Amino acid sequence: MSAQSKQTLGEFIIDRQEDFKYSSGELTRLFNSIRLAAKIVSHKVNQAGLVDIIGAFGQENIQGEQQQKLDVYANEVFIQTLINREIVCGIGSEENDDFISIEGKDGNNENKYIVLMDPLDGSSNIDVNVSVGTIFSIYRRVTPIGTPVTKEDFLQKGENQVAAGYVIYGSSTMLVYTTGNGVNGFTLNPAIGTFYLSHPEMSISEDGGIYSVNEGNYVHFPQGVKDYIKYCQAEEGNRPYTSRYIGSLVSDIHRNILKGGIYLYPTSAKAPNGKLRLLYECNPIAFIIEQAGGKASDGFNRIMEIEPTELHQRVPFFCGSKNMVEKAEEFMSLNK
Ligand code: P6P
Repeated sequence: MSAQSKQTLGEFIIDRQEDFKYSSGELTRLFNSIRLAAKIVSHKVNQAGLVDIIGAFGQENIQGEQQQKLDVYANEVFIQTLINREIVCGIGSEENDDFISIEGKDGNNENKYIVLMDPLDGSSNIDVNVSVGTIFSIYRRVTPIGTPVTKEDFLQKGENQVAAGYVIYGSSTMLVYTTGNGVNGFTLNPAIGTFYLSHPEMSISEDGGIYSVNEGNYVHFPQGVKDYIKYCQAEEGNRPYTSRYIGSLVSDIHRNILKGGIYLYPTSAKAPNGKLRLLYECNPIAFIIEQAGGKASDGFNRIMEIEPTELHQRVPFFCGSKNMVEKAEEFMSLNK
């Protein structure tokens, strides 16, 4: 089937308006903005080796991480695209210390959605030409419409998400999202700048044969994680599993959805609460994984039920094929 005969992202959103109910077109316009920003960032990422835009920007973000120029660029593109279209009332970004409250032209903003995002996850891979990604999460505000947003609007449980998605800038650029009615993947045809439905109704198998973890931190892992890794490596049944770890969350998650597998970022000496951020990485990925039939926890509790306490809060992350996550949780509970 040629690309042109596949549905475009725009046509899909129009056909699936029931997934965007109660949004009076706001959520559709919000998705159109994310689609536009993704195309702009994709173009720049694909040029990274050619123009002077890679390498450290020379500044550090709130995480104390060297900001790669593309980090800063992607953050600005998504934020400006959303602000210019006046379709959200607030934005939280992993790259920004605090959230952004967006006042309307006449000082009040009648929009009801907020966006939380990691504009370019895995950016340390940019200079070595490894896939990177954008992760986004959409909520309805919980404070009165027309007033400035507050931290309460951002510190919502993941189960309140209206939609979530990721863009993977890899061998091809894909946008994968859910509004709570399954997961669908769209591949960009860069020649004409159109996303086509390439992966309808994505689902992750209950069992898989891939485990993704940075084993370099093994000595610092909790005993339950060490025991689970040894389980993955044991000669029994369909084990040993294959170890695959790209070091780019979106890439590891995308592969594991398509092939079956588990991704782990546990606590370690370097990351006593884990490394990944609850709001900008774990909740959106958890929403997608659950909608695809998988599971996402912190080793003990469902990620999307964690009550956030701060914008840049980190949590341990166990995510992927349901039975694999449950086996890892078993080892964690044996060593509680
Ligand atoms: P480590 C990238 O910095 C990231 O946030 C995820 O994309 C990735 O899975 C993880 O951190 C890699 O971390 O400590 O294994 O290099």
